[in-house]
Amino acid sequence: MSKLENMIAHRCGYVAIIGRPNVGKSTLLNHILGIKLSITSRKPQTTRHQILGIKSDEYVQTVYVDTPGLHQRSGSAINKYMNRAAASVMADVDVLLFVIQAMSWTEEDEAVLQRLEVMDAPVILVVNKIDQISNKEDLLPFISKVSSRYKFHDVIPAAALKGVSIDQIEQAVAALLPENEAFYPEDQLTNRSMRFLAAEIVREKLVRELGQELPYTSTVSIDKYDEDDDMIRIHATIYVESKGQKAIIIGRKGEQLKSIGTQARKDIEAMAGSKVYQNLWVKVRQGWSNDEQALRGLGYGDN
Ligand SMILES: Nc1nc2c(ncn2[C@@H]2O[C@H](COP(=O)(O)OP(=O)(O)OP(=O)(O)O)[C@@H](O)[C@H]2O)c(=O)[nH]1
Ligand SMILES: [Mg+2]
Repeated sequence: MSKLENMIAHRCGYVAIIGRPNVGKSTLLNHILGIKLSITSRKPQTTRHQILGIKSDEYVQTVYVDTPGLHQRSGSAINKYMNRAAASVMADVDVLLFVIQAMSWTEEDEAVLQRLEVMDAPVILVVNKIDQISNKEDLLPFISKVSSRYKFHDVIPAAALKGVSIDQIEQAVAALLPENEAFYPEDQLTNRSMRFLAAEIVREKLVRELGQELPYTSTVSIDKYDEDDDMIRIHATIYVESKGQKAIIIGRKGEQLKSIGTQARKDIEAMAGSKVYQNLWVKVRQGWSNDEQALRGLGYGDN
């Protein structure tokens, strides 16, 4: 046997993380990567764009695609954009990770399952948030019921937030990847720029601080992103739909906006490994979330 044949073949492929909103898809991606790449919150529909998280070692490069939760409240343009962003990756990947919440099977999960019926790629079902189950003996009957609904390649109970079953998920995925050279340099973590990630971090703080008060009608746009040797200077604008929402974000004496800005700056500094100077503005742009043209201008273009 030649030396070449003796070597273990390198594997590489794409894995979409799909499921309804709020089941823990982005949390799972972050725990697989070991860094906080994709923003997360208690509020459904936190992720709005596809984002690649790339994990490489000597033998395997796995390119995960985090997606917005597939949902059925898809009236407005931004909701349609999000469903498109999620659905469009499904057809082009080597493996699908279908994430659901333990003990909770909803119409939206059912709708995701229906989309799977026409897919060729193997599907691994991740039954997440098992740490939240009060009656542990309920889990097996739940899993066997859901498992019978589809020819899942694997079914893995997990608690992404606690790091439970992360290795098992990675191994199950790796076994299904095709033989390929690496698609990306080994040290590349994502396809997204620091500029994009900065906007996402600001949006995360916004959703986490004001998720209850604000409906799904704010977005963040980076107007200026300059980097020199010792500092990143960011000018960002938060767009909302109404004056009332603007007032909520700014808060009494500007305290709320300041708090959002400070939290975001710290996270951006940690991620970029550099000092950050950040200027945050809030502007009203009525109807942006249901206006295709405005959406494109705000970064909701082709996926
Ligand atoms: N208890 C518990 N909470 C979890 C677990 N995984 C995720 N969560 C929480 O569930 C909430 C939603 O997590 P996300 O990762 O943002 O969910 P998502 O599926 O990406 O949501 P969308 O982007 O809105 O589709 C957050 O508050 C997470 O901390 C888990 O294993 N156990
Ligand atoms: Mg998400």
